[in-house]
Amino acid sequence: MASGFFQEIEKIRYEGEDSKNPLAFRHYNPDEVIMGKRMEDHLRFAVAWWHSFAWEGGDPFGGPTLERPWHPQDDMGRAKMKADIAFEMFDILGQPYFCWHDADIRPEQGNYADNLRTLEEITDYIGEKMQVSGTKLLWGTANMFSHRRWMGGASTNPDPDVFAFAAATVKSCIDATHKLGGENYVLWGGREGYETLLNTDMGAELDHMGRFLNMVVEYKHKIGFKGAILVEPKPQEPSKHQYDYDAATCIGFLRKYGLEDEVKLNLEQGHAILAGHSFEHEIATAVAEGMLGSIDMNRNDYQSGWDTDQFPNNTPEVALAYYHILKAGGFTTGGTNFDAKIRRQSIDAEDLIAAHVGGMDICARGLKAAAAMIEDGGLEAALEDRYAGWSSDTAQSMLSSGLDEITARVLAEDINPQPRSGQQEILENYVNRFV
Ligand code: XLS
Ligand code: NI
Ligand code: NI
Repeated sequence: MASGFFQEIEKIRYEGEDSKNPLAFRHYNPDEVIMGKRMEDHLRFAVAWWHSFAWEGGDPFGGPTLERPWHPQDDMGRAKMKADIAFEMFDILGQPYFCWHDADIRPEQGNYADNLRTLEEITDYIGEKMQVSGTKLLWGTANMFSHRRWMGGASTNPDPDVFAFAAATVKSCIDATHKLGGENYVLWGGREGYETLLNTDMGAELDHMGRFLNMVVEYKHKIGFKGAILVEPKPQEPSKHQYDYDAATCIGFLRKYGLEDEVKLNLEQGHAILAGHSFEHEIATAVAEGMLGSIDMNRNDYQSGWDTDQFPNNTPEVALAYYHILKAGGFTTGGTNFDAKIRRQSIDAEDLIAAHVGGMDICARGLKAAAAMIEDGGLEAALEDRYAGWSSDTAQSMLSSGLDEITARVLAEDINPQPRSGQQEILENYVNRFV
């Protein structure tokens, strides 16, 4: 029986672009086939348990604003009520996936043995609900940043007992993810970094983090977990400096510790912005290295300079992100996780539903625009044309010669390159036809 939390909100339907119903999809039509695949199978949407159900609406200047019947989240009864409501929402939205941190789904009770027991109990409960609803787990992860024990880092903590607690915590979360058939396991190291170099041995911390991640991979193989291990880059916040700064930094780290074939990236729109990049830059960087795993979809406020985790509502940005994802062949184990929260004044259950409806619709619209650009082929043709010179034998053989041979040819042939337009405005105008 429904809890009544969502009152009379009914299952959200696709009504098409002309619909004026605020709680209907105008673009997200799960069964519509785009480039040979159902929209739902392209986008693989997931709800983030932490923002939608655990967050209480606090900010640095004020306490909770969201009064939910399952707050405070300090006992198992309320943890189960929270799970009940979560599955009601997945059903209303038709969301195929969800994601969690251990601390979002179980009460925080203190020592490791208690955390383990409550995690096992709640994931058994969630597992039963998954059987009934068909909603699946995109990824699980450990929250190793909220509790005070993690204030100096998890695997990078100067105290080896914290490293041990982190290892045991991640083991329990991979076990739970595996039990629930999760398709990925994520590590985001919010406090794997530093506040000041004055008290930080960066080399030692990076070595510990590298070994820790190798242990995660070894354990995954040991238990036969088939999902992908993903790390999530972010430059700072809560740390002043986070070691997993951006995609390129993570890729360098993974190569250094021999993990480039084992670990991929979970890229978040807002984190890309914080790192001074665009989202498509981060995606293209991962794609170029074969390391695109999954995405956390949200949007940052461009003025505030912190991770505001708003629901996406900018079609051109989203379209270019999916353009690079589609060009790379689309998601395999990954998906589109709404790592996004409503604003603290959006206190109604309806706000929570509307936020997801809008986010799903923007992503669907972006996906359709991206697919249309790929099918039209204009960007690809312009790119091929721009690099066409490199298809000649002379150009290719240059790459296996050396500076002196090239110089001899420049002199012999009197090579004197003529600049060509990069056509940026023409290409931007082209994109605007689709978004
Ligand atoms: C925080 C991160 C976090 C991860 C999961 O900024 O985005 O939510 O996705 O730990
Ligand atoms: Ni984030
Ligand atoms: Ni995230």
